[in-house]
Amino acid sequence: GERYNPRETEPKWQKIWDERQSFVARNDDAREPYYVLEMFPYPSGRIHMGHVRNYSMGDVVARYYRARGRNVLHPMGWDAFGLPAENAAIERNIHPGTWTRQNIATMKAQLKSMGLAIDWTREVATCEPEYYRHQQALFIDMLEAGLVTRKQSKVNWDPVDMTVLANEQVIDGKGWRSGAVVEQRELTQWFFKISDMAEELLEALDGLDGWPEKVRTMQRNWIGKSEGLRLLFELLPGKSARNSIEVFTTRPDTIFGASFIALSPDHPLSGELAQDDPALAEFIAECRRHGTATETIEKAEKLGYATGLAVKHPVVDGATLPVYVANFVLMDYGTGAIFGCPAHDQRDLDFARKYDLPVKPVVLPPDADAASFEVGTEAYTDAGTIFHSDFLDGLSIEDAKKRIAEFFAARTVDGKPQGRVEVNYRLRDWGVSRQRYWGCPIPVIHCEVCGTLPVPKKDLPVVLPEDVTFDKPGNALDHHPTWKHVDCPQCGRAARRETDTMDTFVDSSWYFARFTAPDAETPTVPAVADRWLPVDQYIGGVEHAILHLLYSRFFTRAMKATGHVGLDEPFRGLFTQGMVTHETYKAKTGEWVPPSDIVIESDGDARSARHLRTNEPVTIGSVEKMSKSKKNVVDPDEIVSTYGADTARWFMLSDSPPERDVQWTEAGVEGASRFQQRVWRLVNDTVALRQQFVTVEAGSADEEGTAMRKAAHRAVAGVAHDIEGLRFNRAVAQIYELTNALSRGIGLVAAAPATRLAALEEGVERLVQLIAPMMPHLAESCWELMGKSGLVADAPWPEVDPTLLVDDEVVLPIQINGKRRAEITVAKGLPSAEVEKLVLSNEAVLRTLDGKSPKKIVVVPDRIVNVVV
Ligand code: ANZ
Ligand code: ZN
Repeated sequence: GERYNPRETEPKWQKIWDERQSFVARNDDAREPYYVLEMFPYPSGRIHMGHVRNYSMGDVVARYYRARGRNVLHPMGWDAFGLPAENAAIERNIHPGTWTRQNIATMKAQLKSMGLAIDWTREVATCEPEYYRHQQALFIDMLEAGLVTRKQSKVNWDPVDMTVLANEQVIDGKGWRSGAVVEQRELTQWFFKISDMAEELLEALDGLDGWPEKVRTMQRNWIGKSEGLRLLFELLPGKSARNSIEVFTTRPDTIFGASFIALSPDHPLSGELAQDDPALAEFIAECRRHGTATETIEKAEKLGYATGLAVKHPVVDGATLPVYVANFVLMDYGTGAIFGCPAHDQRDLDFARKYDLPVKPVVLPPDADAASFEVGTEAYTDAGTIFHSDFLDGLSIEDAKKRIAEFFAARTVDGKPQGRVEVNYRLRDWGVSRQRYWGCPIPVIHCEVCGTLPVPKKDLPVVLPEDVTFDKPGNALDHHPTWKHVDCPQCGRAARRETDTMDTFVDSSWYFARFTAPDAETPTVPAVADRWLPVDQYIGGVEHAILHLLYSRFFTRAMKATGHVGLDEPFRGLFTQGMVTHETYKAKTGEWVPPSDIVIESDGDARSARHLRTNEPVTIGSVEKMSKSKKNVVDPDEIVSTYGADTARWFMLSDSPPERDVQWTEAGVEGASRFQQRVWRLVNDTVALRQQFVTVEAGSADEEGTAMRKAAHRAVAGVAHDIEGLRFNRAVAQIYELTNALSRGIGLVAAAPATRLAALEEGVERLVQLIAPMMPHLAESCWELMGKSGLVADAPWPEVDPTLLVDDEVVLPIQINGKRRAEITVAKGLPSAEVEKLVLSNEAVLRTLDGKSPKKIVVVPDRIVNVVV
């Protein structure tokens, strides 16, 4: 037969799937639903290899469950709002909408060329009014349900770009684009009240057993529940009229080691004191200039200002503690004030060393000696026994916490209990206001008389104006001459539209629900959404492990509260795939060179590289995540046009466990391409054998025939098991094994066609079905060649005959001097003498023996072999 030509077949099958609407999912289909979803892409311009990997995996799952008779929903859309479109507008003078829609068109064509089993009739783009009008309706419902609030909050303000920046966009205190020093400003912003759901979001994580533990842990840490004590310290008479300072602590057991009190620069008392203390005012201003991102604060040097105030030590009679204002205390956590115990908290220790405050250990490590234990530069934060602490001495940390909480609860300061147990969460409300054009307009109107009102639903969508300019920094919506001027929906007076748009994380917090009824006149059709949701398998990058997934979980609950869905958790199964990496290449000039400009030469094991055009030698650098900055990217389009989509898909699935990084190599792709040809040849040879022996009467399989059948049935069962467990590389390994067995079979048929040809054909047919989820085009071509009717995409997953799975072979581990060195596969019940012979000819064994002869070989039949040297 001829070589397989993916360039011809791939577009052909894609067209046929399209025409037949093979992958269109129907909401009224009675079969059991299965919803598989890959995180939808941002339309940045072109797809990259990370997309190829992500969508190849999802496609295997989609095609597999289709074959298993499930009603599969596998949609695709575009996370289409966001800053890059506005940057393109500024840099290239192109409208953000034009730029975005062009990118979508390009990327859609690229995805189509991959042959994905996607229901394109459900495509959504979040930047289109048909999508965001429903998001506006959801916002209004949530506002009315008390899930949205408007409040003052501190933001990172870029004075050059005139915009609010997310914490991640502040690098070393400067705006990531403008490079301007970022200021802290108080702005009124819209928030989703996610912190009200902190406990619920935390508890429900326990039930998400289809999620990687790693992701659940990241979410737990992000929610950051801590149980502690609010504790009042009595102020000594001084510059303030107050009687007490309230702190929040999770370590009240360390109270005897307290050596100072610290207030946040934003604490009201700090502000009060600064009125009469210009140096303190300057210190506070300096802290504010440094930004409030937790990370910035954690890294920054610990700085303080001694206020001159002091408090009574609550448990040491006659002792006092000085009060500082310190840059590492945040106002929006706990009470914005702390007591510092330097011996057992690193920040407090750094602070104490700087300001020469006492460091008094009160927790003794398990093996330490009470008389000599000291804390140097590292705080002791682990378990131990309380000491130097009067009535707490000898208690564990946990017991001491309880004891001291009771103690403070029974005392009063200022007429209140001195201590109150309190639970705190690190999770803050989700600020969604962005001073940006290219986002979903927040559907509210501000009237001077009536206040802030939602836009009446009949007036939705609030559409973005098309005629905007980006010649001035700041929000183009705000600059628009007419857009924001509207009449108040209540009193009819001149009023003002909200010009903030929503954080794009809102757009991606409910798209999975929209896919279930993408043309509905309401955000969802609850009965339909509930039939499809939760998503059975969600696949994407681990970089979204926290925010996107947490926001989606919140949003699902909020949609439930407002009657749009009936469930709490959007994603039953979650899988986070690894990245795609590539070697890096550096020219003598220090510039990175893209792989497409590289010629590799190998001399034995040594490889060297030179530039394709200049012939200059190039250094081969480390293997790293594909990135534009290092230019170590390969373009999926180029791969598809050179090798075909199936080859790219196969390589992506075959080379490493899907959760790990995969290194893209030319050799790897070529290997995948050769395998494609090999399968094609195998099918051709099988068809030729059938033509040759067309008149031979078939009998039941002989030993060789049975071996082929066993290999096939085992592979069908194994591949199913591995796809269900998302172990694609292991599924691929089993397919290779089956291919080997069948290739061997080709040569055996002529000797006994009556008892072997049918078994070979059965095996090959199954092989084609097994590769169909991964190399769907090749599989269709093989299916056609074998003269099967219909499409392999529509064929049910092959049945497994359980009697063919029974193992009559065993794997024997071989231990040499007690260490496992090798294993051999032998027929069950093979006599010990035969086993010994096999052991002594095993390569790994010979290598370990290294010329020595064994003293003794003990064979435990069907169990293990022990070799003593
Ligand atoms: C005294 C103490 C002694 C503390 C000790 C720790 C160790 P988590 O567990 O993460 O919730 N803290 C409280 N409010 C703060 C704020 N607004 N800004 C910065 N730090 C604050 O952290 C709680 C601990 O962080 C609290 O317990 C408090 O310091 C500090 F050996 O109190 B601790
Ligand atoms: Zn009004």
